[in-house]
Amino acid sequence: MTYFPKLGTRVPKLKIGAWWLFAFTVSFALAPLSHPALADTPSRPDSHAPIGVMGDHRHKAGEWMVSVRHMDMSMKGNLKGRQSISDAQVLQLPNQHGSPANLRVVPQTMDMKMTMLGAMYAPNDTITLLAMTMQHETTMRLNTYGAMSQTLLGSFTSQSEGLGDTTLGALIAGGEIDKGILNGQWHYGLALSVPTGSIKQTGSVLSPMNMRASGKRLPYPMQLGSGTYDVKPSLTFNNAAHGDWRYSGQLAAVVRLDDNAQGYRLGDKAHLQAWASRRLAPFVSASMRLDASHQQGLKGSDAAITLPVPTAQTNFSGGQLAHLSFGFNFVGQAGLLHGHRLALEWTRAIHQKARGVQMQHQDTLTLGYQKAW
Ligand SMILES: [Cu+2]
Repeated sequence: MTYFPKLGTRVPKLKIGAWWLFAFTVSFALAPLSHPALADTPSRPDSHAPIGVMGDHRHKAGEWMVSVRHMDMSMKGNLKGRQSISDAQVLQLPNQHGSPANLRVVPQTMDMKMTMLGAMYAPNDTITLLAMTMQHETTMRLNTYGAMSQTLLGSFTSQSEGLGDTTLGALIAGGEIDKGILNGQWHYGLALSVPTGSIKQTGSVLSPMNMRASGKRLPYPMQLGSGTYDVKPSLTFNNAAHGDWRYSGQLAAVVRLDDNAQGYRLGDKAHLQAWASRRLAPFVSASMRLDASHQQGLKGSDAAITLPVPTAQTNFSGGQLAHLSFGFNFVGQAGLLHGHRLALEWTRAIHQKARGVQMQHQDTLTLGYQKAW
């Protein structure tokens, strides 16, 4: 919280936010703020998006919802651009921090577990407020090679765990489209991510001098938050049901407002996704989702992050990522189960283009529970 006064000391860079603002303006011009009725019966499993989508639905006046999500994401091996590269190739690359001259530590696997707690409340039919916070548990296994040779000295594991960033925002009714298969409505999302996650996580490492050193600041991807206040705008289209089918989509962005207290900011991010869902029975729907994102590189640097490892090189950040996901939504129809939602989604990275050398994304499994009243 000590960096609160820094907020606004710099004009936000809206490179990625700019095209979102464009979409926002166009949709406003098409239909000024209205109060379209909420899509359809909330008891339909497909009235919520696949569980990996955030801010997809609004609520009726006076309605509350709580949710718990658990995500488990895995990464394995390294990519340079789109090509997977071996440890030996990583060891050829220069170390930004100068000493040793080349990279000497190579990430092997990374596992990120996130548990997200969310709440939604609609004071009226136009606005739904939302809050979300998360707990992270990230584990990375790395190999260390000798400073002067290509000899494998050994492996070590680094871990960070704790509270992540907290998002507060609102979903605002947009307009309605009444054109055949495009029949549906859209809403705007505007949220602020508050830097409640630590960016000073430390761990012990095996150095290229074959020494175990503790209390080293962990590389950027191991930190629990961005350290910055981030604006998260979104635009979501929810298709009305066409029998058992629906086709919806969302455009979202993350715009960092300032550098964090350690002297850097993560790259801004744009995210586009579309999903189709099919109701299989009154209580269950299946979904397929395609998403693509682009993230800019990290700017600035944390002087305490100096390991000769790709994840500590500031120019090895950002890039493009696309996923294909399959999921199920369940919602209880009667009795004790009535209104209780359970959802799961399996996500596979299908395209990744890294700036520099980064770990290769694999699968993510997301499980969620939601209850509104
Ligand atoms: Cu909700």
